[in-house]
Amino acid sequence: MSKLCFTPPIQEEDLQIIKPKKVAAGLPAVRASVKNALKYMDVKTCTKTLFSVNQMKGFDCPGCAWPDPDDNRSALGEYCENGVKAIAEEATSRRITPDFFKQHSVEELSNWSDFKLGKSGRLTEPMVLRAGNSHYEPIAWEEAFGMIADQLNSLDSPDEAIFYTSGRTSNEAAFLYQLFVREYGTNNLPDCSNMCHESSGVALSGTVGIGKGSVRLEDFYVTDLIIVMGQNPGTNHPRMMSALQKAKKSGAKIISINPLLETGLKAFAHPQHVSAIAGGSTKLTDLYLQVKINADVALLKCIMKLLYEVEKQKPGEVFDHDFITSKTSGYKELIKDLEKFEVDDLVKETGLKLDQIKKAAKMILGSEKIIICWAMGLTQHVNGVNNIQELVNLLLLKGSIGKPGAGTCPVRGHSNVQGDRTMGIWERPKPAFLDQLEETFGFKAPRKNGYNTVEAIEAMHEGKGKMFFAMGGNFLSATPDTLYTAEALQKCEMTVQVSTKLNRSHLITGKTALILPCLGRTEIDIQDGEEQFVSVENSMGIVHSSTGGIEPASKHLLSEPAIVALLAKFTLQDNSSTEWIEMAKDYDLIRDKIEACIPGFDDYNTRVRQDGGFYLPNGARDGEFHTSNKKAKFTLNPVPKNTLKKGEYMMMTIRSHDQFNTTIYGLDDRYRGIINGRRVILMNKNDMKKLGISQEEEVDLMSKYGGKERVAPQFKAIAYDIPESCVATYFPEANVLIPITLIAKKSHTPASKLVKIFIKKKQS
Ligand SMILES: Nc1nc2c(c(=O)[nH]1)N[C@H]1C(S)=C(S)[C@@H](COP(=O)(O)OP(=O)(O)OC[C@H]3O[C@@H](n4cnc5c(=O)[nH]c(N)nc54)[C@H](O)[C@@H]3O)O[C@H]1N2
Ligand SMILES: Nc1nc2c(c(=O)[nH]1)N[C@H]1C(S)=C(S)[C@@H](COP(=O)(O)OP(=O)(O)OC[C@H]3O[C@@H](n4cnc5c(=O)[nH]c(N)nc54)[C@H](O)[C@@H]3O)O[C@H]1N2
Ligand SMILES: [Mo]
Repeated sequence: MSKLCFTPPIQEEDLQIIKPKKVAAGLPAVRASVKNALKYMDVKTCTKTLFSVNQMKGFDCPGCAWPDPDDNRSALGEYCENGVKAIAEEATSRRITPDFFKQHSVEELSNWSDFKLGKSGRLTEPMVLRAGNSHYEPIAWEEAFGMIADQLNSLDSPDEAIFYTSGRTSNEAAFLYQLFVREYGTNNLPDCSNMCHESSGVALSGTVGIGKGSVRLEDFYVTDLIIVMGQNPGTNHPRMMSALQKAKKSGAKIISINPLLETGLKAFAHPQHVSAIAGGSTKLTDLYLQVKINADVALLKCIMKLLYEVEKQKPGEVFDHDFITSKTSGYKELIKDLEKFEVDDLVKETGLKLDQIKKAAKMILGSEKIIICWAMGLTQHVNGVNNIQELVNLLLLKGSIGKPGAGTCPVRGHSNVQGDRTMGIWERPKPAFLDQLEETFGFKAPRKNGYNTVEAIEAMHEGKGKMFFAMGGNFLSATPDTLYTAEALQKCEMTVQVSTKLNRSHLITGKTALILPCLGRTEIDIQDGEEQFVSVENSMGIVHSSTGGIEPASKHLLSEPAIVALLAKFTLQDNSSTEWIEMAKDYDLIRDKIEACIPGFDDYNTRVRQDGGFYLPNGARDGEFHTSNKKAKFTLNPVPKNTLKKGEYMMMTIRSHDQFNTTIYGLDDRYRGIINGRRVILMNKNDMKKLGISQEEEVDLMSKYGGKERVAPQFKAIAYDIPESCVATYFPEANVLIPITLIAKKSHTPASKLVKIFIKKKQS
């Protein structure tokens, strides 16, 4: 039996629990970030990177997809504590050399924590793990590409190959990559978005005609009301906090909807403002609704019902009838459907008090311009698409979309996840896009839809997917059902990872495995003697340039576009008339082709060079809804029934303050007061009492789906302010518990926030 460790190994943790913080950021954040940066970067690199992050001529922070102000950027750099951690992680001075792999076997490394793997430094040379071997060994780039090409060309069908993308890949690399994959002959392009905002994309395309958000940053400064649902910006989008602060100062109100009382939603002290140094902070949330997990549809419906009751008494004073009549369809059906629900039943589902919901309804009633922001707390549910459709219903009733200060704001995760989709990284490409590719590049594009992330895992498990290629990311640890996914990957003939840092996906592999190390965002990219820049699209649809400024971590690194071009050249050989090598030498040529294939990129090379970049067209923003009937659509969304059996709890898997997805920067969750520990489960104190579990007592977690028991042992229980019957754990530690079959309807997003588990006390 193999002793490979598929999941984060269980290790002694010197856990400490303190009171959750009352204010996010401020001085401690500045201190924490600089301390962190200096630990892993030298002072010169540190200053250089921090001063150029998110500047007009600098590089795009790899931390998140929150937009930068169009003007007025801080001279100190537009960054946040967690952005600094992301940069330090990439610009670290530590290196993984071939010697490292000689010293440590794959099996040994798999028993290291994710934290230790990440802190080993940057990958520096291409490496191969040959079939049956215990150690990676160096390999020349040409030989690596030759091996991959041979493998790809030996498959019975191109559909036996799977090409994953994580969301850091630039527009240029993503466009080349999807082009290569399609010229090779498949649409098997699953991406991290499948696990992330797919539910938002599906819901928004169907209802308002564009799978992206409609608001701009400026809308935050003129809005009446911001609702933040299922999102923890203090940790995951800290730069959003300055926007919320500015919105508050301009008179906006904020409602937060979240099972946890997240510090970042309570109050904020701007880490780059002098007032914060003096201890000043801004209270953010005016009304905090601590709903039960997945009670958002019930809550929104309850709010709409309360609004409708007032509307009936004062017709035309609550809903925006001009908007509803001229711009929407399905209003009558929505009202008829609302009549079917009783307020009391809905209130019960939410776990809130009617009074609290009335307060929310009143604030919404008095607001003409509303923005709703959301993230994984809404998308990663079986009814994730319904969650978002329901919030769109509320916005449509209020006419709160397509005008200044109002609209949808799905807050994206990875810094270019939105751009990758725009570039065609999608397993279900639109025919018009494929037509355009065919016309521009003269090849026959595959028309059959490819696998999404979950389908890709299933295909590998069934032996239908034999070759797995990842453009970034950490597929094993980011996906659900870790043991099942590990088996799936191990069944592959070959797994290849284009990466900057070592992670578990390099260790749990197919028969042969390759690591192709690449340049990161922060690094200078020189091709054919000329310095190149790349471009990215942020959460609000602004495309802008990103230019690295520091020396590459190793002279052996290739850029992602160069890797794709060489891969294409080796694999397709004379069967492609695309000028791969020329394009990889001059990214302007790639951008010309993007312009030729994708709407909205006119004069790409000129406009991307303008300070701040340019906005992509967005119908919903302009009040034009490109749906099947040219109207924004109301939808009918059932209230989910989340019945728990005796002893069952509803688990959400969330991020700590010290992680970026599967990258573990540190072991603290500072705002939540959890220090030096990740194997924890946050529980309501009454539930702990019921189960006879004391603070920090060790418990085993178990889920039971489809007759199969999945176990995650040795988690410490922590009493926390969370509704009864709801619990929270961190991902990726708890991913073993999430069955591969637990996915959102229509979007197929793993329902990582809706996992029923049992909590077992240790036998004493
Ligand atoms: N520092 C840092 N930044 C990041 C990331 C990171 O890991 N670290 N990840 C990036 C990525 S890829 C993404 S997608 C984003 C993720 O950003 P978030 O979505 O903010 O991340 P999560 O930790 O998953 O937080 C989900 C929030 O939803 C709440 N929630 C869970 N279930 C429900 C529910 O049923 N209803 C409601 N109303 N709330 C619920 C949780 O309590 C939590 O506050 O952040 C991006 N930015
Ligand atoms: N249970 C549970 N599971 C989840 C989630 C959850 O909330 N709960 N969230 C889901 C979400 S929202 C997402 S987005 C996914 C994330 O899934 P992924 O995107 O697959 O995972 P990351 O952890 O972001 O990937 C980190 C790795 O990316 C590589 N990398 C970093 N920068 C670069 C670069 O510039 N180029 C290249 N080529 N590689 C780079 C490094 O090697 C690093 O180890 O996880 C999902 N999984
Ligand atoms: Mo994400």
